[in-house]
Amino acid sequence: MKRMKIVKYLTLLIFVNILLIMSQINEIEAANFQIESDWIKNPIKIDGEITNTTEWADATAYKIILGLNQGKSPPYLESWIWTKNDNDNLYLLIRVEYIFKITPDVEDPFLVYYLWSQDPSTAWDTSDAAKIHQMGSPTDLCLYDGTDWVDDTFATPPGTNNVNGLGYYDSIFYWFEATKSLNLGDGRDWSLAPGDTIGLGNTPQNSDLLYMGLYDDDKNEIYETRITLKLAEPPQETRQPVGGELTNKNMGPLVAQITLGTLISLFALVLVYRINH
Ligand SMILES: [Ca+2]
Ligand SMILES: [Ca+2]
Ligand SMILES: [Ca+2]
Repeated sequence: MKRMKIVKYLTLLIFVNILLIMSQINEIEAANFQIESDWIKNPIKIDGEITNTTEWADATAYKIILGLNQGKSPPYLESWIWTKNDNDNLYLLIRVEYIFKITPDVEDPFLVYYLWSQDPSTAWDTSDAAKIHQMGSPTDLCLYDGTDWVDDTFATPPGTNNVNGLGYYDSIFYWFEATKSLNLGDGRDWSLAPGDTIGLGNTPQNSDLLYMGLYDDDKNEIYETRITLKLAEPPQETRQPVGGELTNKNMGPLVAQITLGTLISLFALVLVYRINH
């Protein structure tokens, strides 16, 4: 009986070991919410949701925590962000866990906004934002004054709307999927290129600030945090066709962990068997 118990515990250990490690696949805890965009391989249909199993399989998931007071104060909303880019566009998939924290509302949008200055040592004087609604067209914004934004198309002179996206909420999460031009040159947007890093500003530096957050329309509050985003550069190797293979750059260490954990458990099982025979 004792032997059977040990075998049961060890079998459970193997199972838990595999389960724990598998749960980490394609998900990385973002240190200081530093996000590295992946170069796009699989095509995206911007419909506000994961359209098929390959659509976002080529992007790394980063866990970020949104909160009030620029991310410092509760309630905290655990969120995940996937980003990828090509030469022309940034693509975003966002998942915000709201359950037990806030009441979901179809009017709540997700905001990505960037504040910068030509001289990063001075306070920001230029701004750009994408406001992704759950229903209807997203808005491309500019001219933030600390309180209000101006729609690019209403600015003088006007820019154009260079954001596309949609979202929804289920019983646990808000989901948003969007794309924004990297550098369209309409005079009302950021001007980015593959390989650029934005959002490096920090206290007391008050320019080059990138924020992402969920706006609670009912309470007029935003759950947000600071992000540093590094855009991917085009792959150096032979150009791959759109719809490339599903890859994960962190699979190597994970496979090693699974193999090692399983081998140790199997060794223990054999040892117990031999001791009892
Ligand atoms: Ca989609
Ligand atoms: Ca624009
Ligand atoms: Ca804009």
